[in-house]
Amino acid sequence: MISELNCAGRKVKLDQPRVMGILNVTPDSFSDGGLWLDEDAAVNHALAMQEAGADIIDVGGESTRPGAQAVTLEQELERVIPVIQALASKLSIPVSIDTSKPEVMNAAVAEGAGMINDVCALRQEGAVQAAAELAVPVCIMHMQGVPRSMQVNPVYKDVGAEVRRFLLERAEACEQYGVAQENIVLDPGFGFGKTFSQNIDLFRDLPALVATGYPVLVGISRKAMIGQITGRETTGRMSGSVGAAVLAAGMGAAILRVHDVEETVDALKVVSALAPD
Ligand code: YH5
Repeated sequence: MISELNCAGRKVKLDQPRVMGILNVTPDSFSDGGLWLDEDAAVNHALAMQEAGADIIDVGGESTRPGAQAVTLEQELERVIPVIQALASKLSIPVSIDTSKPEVMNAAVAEGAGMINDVCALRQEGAVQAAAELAVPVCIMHMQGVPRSMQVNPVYKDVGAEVRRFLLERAEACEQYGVAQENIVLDPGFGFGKTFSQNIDLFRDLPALVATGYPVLVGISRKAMIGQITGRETTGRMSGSVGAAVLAAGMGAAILRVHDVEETVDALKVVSALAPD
């Protein structure tokens, strides 16, 4: 069991569930597209999330929503690097870079990012070597297929077991390339090549993923499954998302990746204070 992440000197203790605030710097992101594209607005939103109790800020410049087109390396660098640079000096909490490209990982960590969040689980050419060299914590996520087509017809026999096997195999490969075991975080990848019922099965199987001993990150905030359960569009999914985050924390998730930091932090505090031990 890992008790702490060392994000380039900024420590995140894992003695209680931690909150990762989402900062999209993509012009086409489904949930809050373009809202924070302006650099000042992005920095102010990150500062507000820190103030609201976020433990990590996750900066992403590559939209990975279903159907999204890939962005070029140049576009991604142009979007995220100025924001990372500004955030590294203005925040006290670590900044995570949401990318699959080794060049972006290198540039982001050089500018002060302290964690890598890779929805491709370091499978791109050169990514695992970059992560090993950079020696910061890395979240490796499960995805079946690729963003453009992953929701077309995802198939599993046992989604929980298959996702867990994939993540443990990737963790092993990362360790063989020199990524420290204590720097590995696992993520089942809700919505990434999963139907509604597969997402539900995967969520219910979280305890088995937690039992691997690796910290588990859960990203479910405002996603389609919350919409399918509540019947709400993205902007109305806050309460449902908070409910899911609190339940995931109760099932042992170490980090919750969320849009609504203040509401999630308050809900986690209340549950922690009132829950019987
Ligand atoms: C994740 O789960 N997800 S980007 C569609 C939405 C709302 C939100 C329809 N990056 C994850 O957040 N990284 C993303 O409304 C992630 N885990 C990790 N580690 C997709 C997203 C979203 C998509």
